[in-house]
Amino acid sequence: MGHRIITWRYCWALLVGSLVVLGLGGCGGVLSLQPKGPAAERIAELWWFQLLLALPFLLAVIILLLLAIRRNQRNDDTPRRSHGMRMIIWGGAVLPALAMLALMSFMIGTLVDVTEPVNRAELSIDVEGELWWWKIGYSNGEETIFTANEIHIPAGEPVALELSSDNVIHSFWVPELHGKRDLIPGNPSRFWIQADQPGTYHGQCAEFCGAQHAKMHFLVIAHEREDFMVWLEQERQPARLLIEGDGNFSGQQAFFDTGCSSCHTIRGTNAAGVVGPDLTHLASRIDIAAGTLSNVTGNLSAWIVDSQQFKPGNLMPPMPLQPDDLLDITGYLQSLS
Ligand code: HEC
Ligand SMILES: [Cu+2]
Repeated sequence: MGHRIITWRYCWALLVGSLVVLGLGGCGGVLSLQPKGPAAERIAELWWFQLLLALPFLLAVIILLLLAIRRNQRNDDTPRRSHGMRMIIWGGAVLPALAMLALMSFMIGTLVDVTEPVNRAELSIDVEGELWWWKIGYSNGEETIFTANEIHIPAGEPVALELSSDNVIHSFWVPELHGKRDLIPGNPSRFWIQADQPGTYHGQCAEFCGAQHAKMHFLVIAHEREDFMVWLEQERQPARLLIEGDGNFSGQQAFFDTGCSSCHTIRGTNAAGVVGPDLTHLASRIDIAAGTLSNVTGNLSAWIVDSQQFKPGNLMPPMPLQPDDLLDITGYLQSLS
């Protein structure tokens, strides 16, 4: 008797536990799994198909298990030969083979559907995995302009992505838009995303890539096409090289003098470093350091003097600046919209 109660409790715990996990995984949250684009929709369909296919098997196994337990408790352990063989052939071979076949066909169909978009992508964006941030490049054939950790796209159309890495393997993942795709050093690959509606979609590096892998976040920001063109045009503008007498001139000077320009580019000025993110339009970004901090004055200053306290091991060294220089540089960077 005691045995049976424990068994039921165990089964209930398993069932409720699975439902809670499903519920948590399925709804809301920052990294939502709700599909918001065609590829993600097909992947979600595959997921539901797998679940619905697996459920009857799970139930059948639970029922057989309970029957076996009951029989065991009755001490009725004489094997009944007549059922054994049929059970093994159908339950152990035929049915699972059919289920696997159905699963494989659905899976191959999904793979075919999500590999290439239905319409040809007009826009192509470079996405490079860095330690530990994303370098995003827009080329118009003549020059490529760079931003970091924000991928702006037009909504309602497929966008091609050229993924690459020159360090370790990263994985590009925006769950609401598509599955994961690895960025493998020496092996650039083509990928695509599409957001059906304008909005902001969260992405995350999904392959462990070192100390700050968890802080390698990014945003996909989908605009109406006209708004996207306005953004791109604005993004193409270089910064203005300030001269003596301009506001923020001292900030620009301090930026050069304290060595920031050896790692950071500000187009339009002499700053042309490529170790860290391009800062030409820093002020227009929502976050800094790959989603680690929101882009507000206090965070920006704190990051500049000691980025290591927020993202230990990241490739920007602490920059012990004079208070005046820090104020000036922060002000200057905030003018780069
Ligand atoms: C040795 C190279 C190096 C130097 C010098 C350096 N940085 Fe950086 N910086 C980086 C790297 C690398 C990152 C990206 C860190 C990350 O997100 O993991 C970064 C990130 C930043 C960011 C955040 C940008 C974004 O879009 O996320 C700002 C702002 C910044 N640096 C400002 C400065 C300023 C100001 C100085 C000079 C006082 C400076 N940096 C000096 C390498 C450097
Ligand atoms: Cu990574």
